[in-house]
Amino acid sequence: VRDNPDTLYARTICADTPPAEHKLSQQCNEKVEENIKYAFSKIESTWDLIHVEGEMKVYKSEQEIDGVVCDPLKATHTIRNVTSQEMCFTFWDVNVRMEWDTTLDITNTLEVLSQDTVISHQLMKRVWPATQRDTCFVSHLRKLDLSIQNTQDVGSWLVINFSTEHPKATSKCIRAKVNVSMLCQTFLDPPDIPIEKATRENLVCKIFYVAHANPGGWVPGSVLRTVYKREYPKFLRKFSTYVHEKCKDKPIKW
Ligand code: 6CM
Repeated sequence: VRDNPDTLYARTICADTPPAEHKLSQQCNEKVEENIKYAFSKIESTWDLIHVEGEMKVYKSEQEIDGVVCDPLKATHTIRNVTSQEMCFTFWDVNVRMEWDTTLDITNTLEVLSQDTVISHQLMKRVWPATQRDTCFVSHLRKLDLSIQNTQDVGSWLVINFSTEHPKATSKCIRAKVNVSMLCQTFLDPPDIPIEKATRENLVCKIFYVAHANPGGWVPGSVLRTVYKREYPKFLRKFSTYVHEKCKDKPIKW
């Protein structure tokens, strides 16, 4: 069973409590499966390593669709003293998004579909010489059960942000399409410490971040690639520090 990737991925999507049902549940389930595959797929020769900073590695795979640069982006990172739930919940929580996402002018919550799923409409900061972009996407938080993979993690969570349409998502911007995920796993160091005895010093959080973004219209490819090379590492750095600082004096959320 473990050698069959499809079986493996399919069995990872269900945790102890099933996610709430709503009108986009089916689509969320599909995107969860798709993004788990992206997170765990091996970095092969089609990926270029574009940034290394400590444990952080950022890769891109050059891709154009109808002449528009749509490079998939994949990053892995490992940080200490926080859990996968703390990382993913913070990434999903619209109430704090403006505190760490420096690429945004505005984020608006258009609809709350359930306790783990919202629809966001966001205006990105304009990047010269391109027209300003907006995005409208479903943001869904999910606890995973990766035990079938036989890893030593003590908890894994996922956030997916995938484009959707919504009647209230109006603006004069060009609409970018996104399919972004953050998958995090908590490990203990040392691995055999009983979980009840673990303190923040024993937490190691492994992060897989994957972004598929279509700018929704032509932008100069070289500018876009320069922006991505600068902004994705900046985001990972800023976001990790933000969660680290926010959690440091709080009880551990497993
Ligand atoms: O993942 C990030 N933020 C999330 C919460 O806000 C959300 C955002 C996704 C947007 C991903 C980037 C879309 C890029 C669209 C094209 C822009 C064209 C600009 C023209 C430049 C010449 O998932 C952090 C996102 C960090 C992005 C660097």
